Amino acid sequence: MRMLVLAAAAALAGGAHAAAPKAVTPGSGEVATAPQAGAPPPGSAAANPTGQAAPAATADAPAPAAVQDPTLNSDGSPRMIAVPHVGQPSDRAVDLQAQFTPNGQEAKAFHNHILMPVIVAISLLVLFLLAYVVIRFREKANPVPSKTSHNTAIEIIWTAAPVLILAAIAVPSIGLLARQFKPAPDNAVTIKAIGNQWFWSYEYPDYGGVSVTANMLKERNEVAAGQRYRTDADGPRLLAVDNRIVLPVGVPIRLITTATDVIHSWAIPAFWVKLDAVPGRLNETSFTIDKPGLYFGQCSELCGARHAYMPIAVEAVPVAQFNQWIQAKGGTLPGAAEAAAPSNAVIPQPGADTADATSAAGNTASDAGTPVVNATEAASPSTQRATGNGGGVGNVDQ
Ligand SMILES: [Cu+2]
Repeated sequence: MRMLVLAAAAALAGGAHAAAPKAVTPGSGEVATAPQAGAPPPGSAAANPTGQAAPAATADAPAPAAVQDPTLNSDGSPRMIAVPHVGQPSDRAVDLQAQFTPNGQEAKAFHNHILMPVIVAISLLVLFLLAYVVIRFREKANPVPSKTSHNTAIEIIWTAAPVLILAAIAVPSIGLLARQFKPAPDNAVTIKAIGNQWFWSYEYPDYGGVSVTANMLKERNEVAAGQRYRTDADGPRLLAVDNRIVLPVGVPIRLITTATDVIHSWAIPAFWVKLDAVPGRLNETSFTIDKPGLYFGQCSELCGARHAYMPIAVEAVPVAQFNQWIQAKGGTLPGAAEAAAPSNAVIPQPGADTADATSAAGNTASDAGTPVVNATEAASPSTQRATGNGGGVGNVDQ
């Protein structure tokens, strides 16, 4: 039974967002990297102070970054556009999201082709047995009940059959579980995700301390004039963020999570990744993204009043583009030789506790000038807001 529960929990973990609302206009991007199909997002040029702010955000970097951010258009709008049904929930969908990591594909197949048939077969068998007993042995049809209390053959069958079913399920289940938490190889790209009430900040410890702070983008009617708001190019409502994190495709990613205040959880359904972010602890998992694209997730551990408003957006790009993005952010590549082929590089892992100290400063440093909801809220006590939900904070009644 325990195995079944474990396996079912693992299988269900990726589907938590299937019912989340989504607001993608049809045709907003048939091609993931379509450069600004249609009209440019309103306000992106005039009201997007972050667009060209990447060099300024890393003012403490050795030299101003001369590399253009490969993920942005010249007007600062995102180059990669959200594609319906990829890396995000779909309207009325029942199945798990399409998977873009090897573990995810294995888990989805396990869920759809092993667990579901077994569950359906057992449910139908039990339903049939119940119906048979109810009809065949009702008082009218069977006025004198049997006094039989033991039947060795049937007792062996109803003990052995469930054991065999659970054992058969356990074999792929335990293997999958182990693969999800297999330590990343030495050539993995490390990203540290830090949960904050209520936004995510990220660090790339092997790339010169590049850090990114991601706040949810509000809707147009929720921001003051001149401030940046969500467009369909950014992604679906409640899932789009101002600063996406960028990860390379085809390279193992070592994800480390922690938190500054309460327990959060970093989750991307399309990656089959959900990892709690616990204050004072480092959790680790690894995954490899198969395809370039834009993948969305949400905090998945109830963490306070704005728990629903700290989305995650990952932009998966080819390695060369990832390296260019790192340089545009003022970061450094682990080595010149490794820049050409980082998948062969051995990346040393720095001490984890030093990275913690920089997380608090990350928000102000990289987001100067943007309408950050949490910049001030993060420092204030949250108990008052749990009911009031903060003045001027959008989406309070959603
Ligand atoms: Cu959270």
